[in-house]
Amino acid sequence: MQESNPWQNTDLDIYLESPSRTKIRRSSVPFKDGEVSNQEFLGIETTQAIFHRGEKLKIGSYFTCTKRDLPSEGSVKEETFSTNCLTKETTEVSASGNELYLKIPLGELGSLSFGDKIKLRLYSDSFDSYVQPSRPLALFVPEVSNVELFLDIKDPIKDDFGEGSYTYPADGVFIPGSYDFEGFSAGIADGSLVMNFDILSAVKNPWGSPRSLSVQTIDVYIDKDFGSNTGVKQLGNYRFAKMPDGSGWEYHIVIEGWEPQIWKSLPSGESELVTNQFDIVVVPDKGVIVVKLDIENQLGGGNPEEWHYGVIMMSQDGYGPNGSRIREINPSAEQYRGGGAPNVVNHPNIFDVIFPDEGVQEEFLSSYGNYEGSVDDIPTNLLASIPLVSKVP
Ligand SMILES: [Ca+2]
Ligand SMILES: [Ca+2]
Ligand SMILES: [Ca+2]
Ligand SMILES: [Ca+2]
Repeated sequence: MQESNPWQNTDLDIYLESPSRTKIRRSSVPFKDGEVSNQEFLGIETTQAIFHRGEKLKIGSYFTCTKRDLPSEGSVKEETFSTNCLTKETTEVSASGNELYLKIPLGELGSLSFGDKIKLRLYSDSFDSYVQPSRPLALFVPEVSNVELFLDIKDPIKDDFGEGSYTYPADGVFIPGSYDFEGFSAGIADGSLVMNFDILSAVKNPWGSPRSLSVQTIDVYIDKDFGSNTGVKQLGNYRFAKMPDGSGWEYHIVIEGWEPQIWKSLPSGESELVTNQFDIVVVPDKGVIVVKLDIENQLGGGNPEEWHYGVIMMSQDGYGPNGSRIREINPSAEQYRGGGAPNVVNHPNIFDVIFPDEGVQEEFLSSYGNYEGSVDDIPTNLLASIPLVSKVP
């Protein structure tokens, strides 16, 4: 479509499915070019339609109709459709160049909360088919409450080489910037800690995880009482690094597409799984991952503004060594192995660590000692440590 105002001549049907609305099994495209259409509306469950009444799209107001009684077979007649709307509100349509804007009343989508998925399907006569015909598109409901940030840190870009020499696995799914943090922020909203991880590349989901991220694993280590040496010293499985002097973690959060986890330290020095249910939302194009944790129920209470945070990036690998679910980094990169590591077993398999000043990450991550024993019992004192970030120094 190279016309100057392509949307003005477009016949467009939009279907939205919101999780709080009653589901309908199947519907059909009600109209095409003003005629009742028998095109099937395959697979998607819908309770919403923005309806163009068979006219070419114009800038202005259209009604949004909430339907819960669409038939499971056949087409829908416009008269039936409009008179049986359970609710009927106005949707504003506007266009600028080849971009189309729709302003849909939130009330039409039922009650929504952070992380809910709204499925979307578009039919247009300019394509004479569905856009993305094989599956619905999806929108995620962003954090809409007011998050009060207490920490907002920029990380240097192009430091996604860990201790200074790591390179990405060779396969094309590991797009440049995938393991490069641009920044990290943390804030509080309605009793939750909201953490925002900004990554240099877009966050794609090439392996189709249920949480819209595939290649990254991000760990957060929370030290609630920095300086008093309580909690667990070593980082998670196969990370081969430790908390810095005076620090041990009370909570360890693993953010990945399939098996997210929250661990807490026990007085015995061991740790215990708290849950693997928490909110992860990905804004793919911006390369942003947002995680929301209940301070009282998932993090044991306290004031997040007083905590210290270690934030690190690994390459996710469901088949990672020793059940670690992270990808090894070896001296030479392969299709699915990172490269550029020194030929020792106790180097960290960490691509990036959040820390604002250049050079600090490399200094920390290369601070491991000489070790030639087994990978299974590397002494803590021969591990590199990671820098932490906090509101209070
Ligand atoms: Ca970075
Ligand atoms: Ca501690
Ligand atoms: Ca980004
Ligand atoms: Ca960094």
